[in-house]
Amino acid sequence: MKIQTLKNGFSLLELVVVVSVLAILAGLIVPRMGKVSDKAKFSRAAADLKSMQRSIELMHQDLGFYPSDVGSNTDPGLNDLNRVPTAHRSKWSGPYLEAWPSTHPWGGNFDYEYWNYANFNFDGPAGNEVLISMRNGMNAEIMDEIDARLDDGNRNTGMVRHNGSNWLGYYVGEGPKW
Ligand SMILES: [Ca+2]
Ligand SMILES: [Ca+2]
Ligand SMILES: [Ca+2]
Repeated sequence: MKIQTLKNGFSLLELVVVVSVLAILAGLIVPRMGKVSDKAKFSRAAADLKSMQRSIELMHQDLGFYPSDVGSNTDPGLNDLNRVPTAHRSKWSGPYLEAWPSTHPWGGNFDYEYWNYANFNFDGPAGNEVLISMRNGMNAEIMDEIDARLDDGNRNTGMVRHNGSNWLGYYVGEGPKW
């Protein structure tokens, strides 16, 4: 009888210990898993931006022109020759990109931009800036981290800039558009 009580008491203690250990482990593992998945998102965003930049530059080398601005989540002509004006099609040797990514890792879109805004000028003369925008789904912390990984960590300077709430721009190049 005494042994039985002792045994039950020990089992309860064991249970408490096991639950506590599990709780501690969960506390250690869950944030680490969160960081791993964040890391994967930042890596994917960087890889996507660089791959779009490379393909835009390759097409620019062949054609001598950048695409005109298109809407969010739209291939500007890197994959689909039908989006390239007839006059430029003979020089096109794509596809330069397998597909324009349908979303960025935080659920928003990538948007090819050809802008002439004087307040978003990288090279001195205003205009002719080619950018890839990432829109929506991100907060300032995420955008600061993207900037730090790809650029100078300052949202107002360099090749990556953002507005702190829902838009980040990645500079691609400069030149005439078709
Ligand atoms: Ca656009
Ligand atoms: Ca310019
Ligand atoms: Ca920057």
